[in-house]
Amino acid sequence: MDDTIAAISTPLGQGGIGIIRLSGNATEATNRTSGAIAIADAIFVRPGSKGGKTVSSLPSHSVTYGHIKDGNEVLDEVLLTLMRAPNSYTREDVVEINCHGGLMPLRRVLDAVLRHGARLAQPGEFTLRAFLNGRIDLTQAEAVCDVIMARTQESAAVAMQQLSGGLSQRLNAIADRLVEVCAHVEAYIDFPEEDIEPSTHREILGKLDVLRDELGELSDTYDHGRFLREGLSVAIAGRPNVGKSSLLNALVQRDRAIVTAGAGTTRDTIEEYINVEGIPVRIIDTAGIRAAAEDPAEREGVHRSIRAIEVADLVLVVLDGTEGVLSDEDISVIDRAAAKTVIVVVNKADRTILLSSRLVRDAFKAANSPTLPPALTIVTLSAKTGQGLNELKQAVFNLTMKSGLESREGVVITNLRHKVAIDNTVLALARAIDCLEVGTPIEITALELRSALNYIGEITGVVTANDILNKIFNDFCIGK
Ligand SMILES: Nc1nc2c(ncn2[C@@H]2O[C@H](COP(=O)(O)OP(=O)(O)OP(=O)(O)O)[C@@H](O)[C@H]2O)c(=O)[nH]1
Ligand SMILES: [Mg+2]
Repeated sequence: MDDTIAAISTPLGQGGIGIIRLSGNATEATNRTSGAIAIADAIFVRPGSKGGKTVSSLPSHSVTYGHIKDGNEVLDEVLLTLMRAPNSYTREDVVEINCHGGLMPLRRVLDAVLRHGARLAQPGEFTLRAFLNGRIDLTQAEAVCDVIMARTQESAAVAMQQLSGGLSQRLNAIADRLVEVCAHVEAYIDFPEEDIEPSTHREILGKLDVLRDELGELSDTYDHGRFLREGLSVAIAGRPNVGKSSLLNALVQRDRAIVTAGAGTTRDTIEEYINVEGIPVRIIDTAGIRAAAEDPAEREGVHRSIRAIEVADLVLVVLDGTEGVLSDEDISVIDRAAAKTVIVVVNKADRTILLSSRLVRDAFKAANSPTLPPALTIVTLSAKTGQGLNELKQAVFNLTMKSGLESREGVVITNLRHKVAIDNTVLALARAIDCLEVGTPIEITALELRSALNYIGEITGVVTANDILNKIFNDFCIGK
């Protein structure tokens, strides 16, 4: 961390402004010439000044007009923002150069910055420094990425809450209470001649029970928190010509996929995002599944459909409601989808519906679906007129958000890493409780409580191995 990192922090493309960000202190190791401020001094010229150390003399949190020069050549006309350590994103000296937002000005200014001693930042490295310098904890660092990636208001709200430290506060409060119990238990190790009094024993057990339950509840919020952060993937499956692409078009409200009266129209899978009550939903239209696919492209399409069904969080099995029977092809789709979370869509309701729900339920029963037929959700709609579409969206929401969005203090787990660590904490607490109940030597209980504390520490980053850090920050974009 004793070098200066630099990157283009805005998306590459054409825009009014593009920002080059530099972060690094002038340390003995950098020889005091390649801190962010010194590098900016070497290339930034204010009008009227003859060069020299303009930036070093600027007050912190100021914006200054000038030019970026490389020798005598003017590379761009810029505004330079200086934020001195420790009051900056990384807690180091940070300089942001607002250039014109085009590829060339940004490249040329970045090149100049690199030639004067900065190093190109790795993905997420600015945020990594903010974490390593103690300005934010690990859950907050992860939330930075989530805020950037959020696709719906609700996803953004959950990410912002995590960024403001909502999750850390909740976990730290739990960790504090756990430390207290831990201290209590460990006191008995130091005085082996004393037995735990029955009332103390009960009190410790009671506190551990409550902690375990609270963490269990927090872990349960992941069921829907995951969908808020990562989105829900929904595959539209069915035999050819039942109206899958029409359904995609109706859901995204535009003519996205080709629809024709002939079977075998869609070949490739087509994906679009829609917002269902705040959940970002990725809808995947697939090729109609049939054994007698005619040409190699369609056969490949069918393979992709089958794969899409396998990896989706939810499958919409589309059937043609104007036919009174299920074909072998329908049955084969039902067989493939039966093990998944499924909504059956009976389509073409603008015409007379002849397909009975009983027939559909029987087919799922025959396919050994784990969803018992009475619980199977069947929505009748028309992709053509849009009638019943809202019911479908409601059904998608109900099926995937069963536990509701409310949770204690509104804290929601959205990240698998956090969920795994919380579950490990719960398991360690359960073992500690077992030990206490059975009367195993108190040292074992103390060990389990220690490991529970470690797991919580992994989440906020108090206890973190290097490889975990690398994995987390590699998912970032460059310049953040
Ligand atoms: N009446 C009526 N016709 C529909 C409806 N939805 C789709 N269709 C018609 O059904 C035919 C097939 O529609 P597509 O959306 O291409 O069907 P698909 O399932 O995507 O077909 P493949 O891509 O070949 O698998 C077209 O002629 C549509 O106009 C509906 O709700 N009502
Ligand atoms: Mg299609």
